[in-house]
Amino acid sequence: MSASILPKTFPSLARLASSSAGGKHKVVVIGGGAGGLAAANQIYNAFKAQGNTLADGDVAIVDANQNHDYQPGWTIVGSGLAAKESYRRPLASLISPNFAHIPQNASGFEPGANQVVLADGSKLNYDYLVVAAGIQINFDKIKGLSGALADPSKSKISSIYTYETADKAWDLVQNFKGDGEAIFTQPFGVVKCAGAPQKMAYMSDSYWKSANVPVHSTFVTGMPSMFAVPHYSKALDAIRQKKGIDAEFNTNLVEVRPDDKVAVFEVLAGDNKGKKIEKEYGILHAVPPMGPLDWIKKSPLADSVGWVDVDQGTLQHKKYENVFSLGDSSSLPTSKTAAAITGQTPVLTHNLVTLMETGKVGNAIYDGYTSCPLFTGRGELLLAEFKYGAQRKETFGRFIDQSVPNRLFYHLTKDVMPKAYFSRMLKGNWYGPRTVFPPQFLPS
Ligand code: UQ1
Repeated sequence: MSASILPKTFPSLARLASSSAGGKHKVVVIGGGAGGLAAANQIYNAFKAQGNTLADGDVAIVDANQNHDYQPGWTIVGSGLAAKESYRRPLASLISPNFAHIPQNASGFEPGANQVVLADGSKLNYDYLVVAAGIQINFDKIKGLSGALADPSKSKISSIYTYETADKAWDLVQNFKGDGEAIFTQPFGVVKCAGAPQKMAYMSDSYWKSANVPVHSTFVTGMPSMFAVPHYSKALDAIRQKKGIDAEFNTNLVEVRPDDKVAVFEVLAGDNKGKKIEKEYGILHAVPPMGPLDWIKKSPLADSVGWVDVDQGTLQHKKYENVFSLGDSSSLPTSKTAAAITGQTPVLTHNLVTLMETGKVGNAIYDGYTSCPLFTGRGELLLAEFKYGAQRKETFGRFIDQSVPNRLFYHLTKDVMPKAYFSRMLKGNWYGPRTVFPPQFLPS
């Protein structure tokens, strides 16, 4: 059933009719997060700009979440600088009345039949599919963590990686008196916003110093260095040392025992590889390992790891030409951030819309652009911007050294980005650095 037969003057009726599953849509978008909403709007706007408007309900967004969160804001929440509610909107309020909203989660793909399986077992038909389903947080891979996060005042463990716990992280930091070590962890492997684990160490340290609370902090990471791009890694390591924060590398959190305030780590490399180390903590910021969603991993769209297997330039699926993916659920070998989505969305849109109109995929190529704005303390931020191959691609690099934290970047990230995200990016009108500077002023 297509909603396009309904009169355009009744978008809410169209929404209602197309909300039932079992329908068919020209473009089905899996996920109402940053990638899904930005892509749906850019696709719709691209047709409109050509005077070839898509009908109401031609684009459908599949997502059961009641709410949409500005997740880059969770470090700001965990640093006590914003209320988590300020970064939350009802998802329905962000979905254009021109789109159908299927308030269910997808549970499988049948790309040979151009169908998505929904949680209730019904199927949705599509001509073109955009997968922006996000990432799975594997709390259970750290023994004891779920229970500890549910009772932070007792366990002294929190994490900015969920809406429920982000503000608890700040409560713990604010109430900590320095009785015991402050431990901040980062797991081995891919996480969304790979800078956030150390941002929490810097922001907490900055607060304790300003409040004259004597705290010693250690950053314990499963990764071999502070950051994936050597240039920024070197700068961050120097910043960390200057603050007196210790670090341990290749050391992965595997268990927490909140009754004894003990965290158990496994050494991943070197002479002690495989060895378990126990550390007592006074306060612990935990970042669980992450990976592809289980249901996507099992689907025909997945690569060998479980990410949606797309071409890293065109964002088109490697086997199914009418399938595209962006954001955290995609196989794109770049850092998973909202800034990355600003680079991916226009490429996906151009290539998909060209395919829809001409039968041939467009020739836009994503260069892997992503950004990680690293809060290094109150009033200071290091703006890492890079592309595939861990190559720098800096917006301001010709004027200033972006590996030196500054106050302008701090305010850009804390005050400007959340507004740009809700007022422009989710509506399809934000192109990252290209919104602010015309292309001739940007490095290629
Ligand atoms: C960006 O576009 C963006 O999207 C709203 C962010 O949100 C989290 C960012 O942090 C960054 C850095 C960008 C990139 C844009 C500029 C102007 C550097």
